[in-house]
Amino acid sequence: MFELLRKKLSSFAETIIGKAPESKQIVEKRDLTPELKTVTKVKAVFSKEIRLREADIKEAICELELALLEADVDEDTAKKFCQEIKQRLLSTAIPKEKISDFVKSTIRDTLKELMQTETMDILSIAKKSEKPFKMLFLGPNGAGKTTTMAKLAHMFAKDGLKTIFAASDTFRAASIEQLEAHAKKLGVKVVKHSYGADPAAVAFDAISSAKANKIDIVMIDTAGRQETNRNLIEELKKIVRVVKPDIKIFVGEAFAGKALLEQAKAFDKATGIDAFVMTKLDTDAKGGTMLSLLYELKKPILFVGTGQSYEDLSPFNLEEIISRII
Ligand SMILES: Nc1nc2c(ncn2[C@@H]2O[C@H](COP(=O)(O)OP(=O)(O)OP(=O)(O)O)[C@@H](O)[C@H]2O)c(=O)[nH]1
Ligand SMILES: [Mg+2]
Repeated sequence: MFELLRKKLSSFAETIIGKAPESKQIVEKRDLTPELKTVTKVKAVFSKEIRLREADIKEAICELELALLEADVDEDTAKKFCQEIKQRLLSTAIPKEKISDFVKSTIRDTLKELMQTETMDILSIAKKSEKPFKMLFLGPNGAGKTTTMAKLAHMFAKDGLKTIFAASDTFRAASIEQLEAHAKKLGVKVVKHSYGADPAAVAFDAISSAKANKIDIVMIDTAGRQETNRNLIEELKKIVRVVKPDIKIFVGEAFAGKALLEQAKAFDKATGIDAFVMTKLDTDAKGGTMLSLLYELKKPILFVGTGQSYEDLSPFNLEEIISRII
């Protein structure tokens, strides 16, 4: 995970460092009297600071942009990121001895600032919320919605919060049995209707059941769908209208690449997304998808899925991800 991006960003830093030899160093211009200028020229050789010039970094910036695209960062994000890096590298006098640290920390800070979103501590939000706290899981087919729900129910249970599942995927064969199998292992109740039933009605019943049984959280499983399927998107809108979820979580695969960004944008436009869970980070995801999502949609990634067992869910930590990259 992130290996490609890490390698490319590190090689970018090395290229820049290699392009800033002693002979190319220019001392920051200061307001000096003419008689001091000769002294300054001599001093420049011994100066502790240099300024990079556009020509020093032009090639490396182009390579960086390509590297980001290769790592699944979308074009706009990659452009914006490179522009920002370039500006920062050109506008600052760099301590001569610390070019390497400077380039790396510039990349790190730029990534952090561009990808920053509001933080959302879902556990404390759920605890403070009026009960039941209603969570809707949506996203493309096979992304890991149902598994993520099970992982979260397991996590909430450790904090004493009870969950009920709404089997609102009434579309895919065996989806209800899959949810019931998780529920049995976790000791969670499931509200279900038959296949083909109205998903909104299932969710509505689950909420009523949670109220009647003092259950803290309702997790609504929905059928996987593509953003291009109008009927299924309309169905999702209906669930949102009927249920008024407290949070709508888009579940996507971290390796899904640029297509995922378009999907997330379309789901967001149709229903409004509050947060993401990115799954399958244990596979060879390149990482760029997550950076694009954060930059473009400015919504938090709550958790990342790192495997198939209930424990394989970790809080998303931007700093940690960035420190893995550079
Ligand atoms: N390796 C890995 N596999 C995962 C992860 N999350 C889910 N899976 C697997 O991905 C497959 C699909 O997961 P589901 O939870 O059924 O996905 P879904 O989005 O509910 O699928 P549909 O309901 O068919 O749209 C299952 O085999 C899961 O075990 C993860 O973080 N890592
Ligand atoms: Mg499912």
